[in-house]
Amino acid sequence: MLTQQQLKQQAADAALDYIDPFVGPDVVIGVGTGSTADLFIDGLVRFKGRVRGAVASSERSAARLAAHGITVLDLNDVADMPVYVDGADEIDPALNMVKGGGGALTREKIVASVAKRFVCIADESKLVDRLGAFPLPVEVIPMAREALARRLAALGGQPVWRQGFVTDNGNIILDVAGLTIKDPAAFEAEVNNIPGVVTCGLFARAGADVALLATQGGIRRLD
Ligand code: ABF
Repeated sequence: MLTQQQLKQQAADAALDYIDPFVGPDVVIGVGTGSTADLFIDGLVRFKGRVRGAVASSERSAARLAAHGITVLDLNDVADMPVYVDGADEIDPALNMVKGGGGALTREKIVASVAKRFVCIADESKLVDRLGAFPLPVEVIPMAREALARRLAALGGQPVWRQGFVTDNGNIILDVAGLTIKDPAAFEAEVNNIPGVVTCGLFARAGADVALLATQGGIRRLD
């Protein structure tokens, strides 16, 4: 029986194998945030000096990359990124995701938007039939917190202000439990449009392109 950590390691290793054909001196890799992404970062050492560098989706990931001696690039200096590798809190069979448990959803969505391919790495526990059991993280401009909480409650959610957490962008996060998300892309657009929302943790208007899910029976690839 593989532990969850061993499963995460297998998913990270599968992503490292996946990106190998893309590697080259001008190549920039987009890097996500979270415990599985951390394992991917640790494995990126094998490509050090063989790629131009990486763009990180959080200060946490940037620091980990730098600690390995991997060049961390500013997204403003990158126009072409073949792949973005990141974890998720939930992913459904259509490769829609809920992300943001690690609080990095805004930069994750930005970096992913520049990459040609989003490769999601996760252990099998993240695969769900319907998104929403995991409270949906929403990054919010602080002055809009209570106004937004009321609006999200009106949508059927129970928003909770994530205590003691400020995002890399200086904003706060509301974690919204109890949502029934029938149409993830439509709901993402609806929440995006509420004044004060910086980013909604639904990645459905642009989901993953490939998922490498680690299971007790090996890697399950969803395209
Ligand atoms: C990140 O991966 C976050 O969006 C998400 O919270 C996190 C969860 O993944 P893990 O289980 O690998 O920490 O992208």
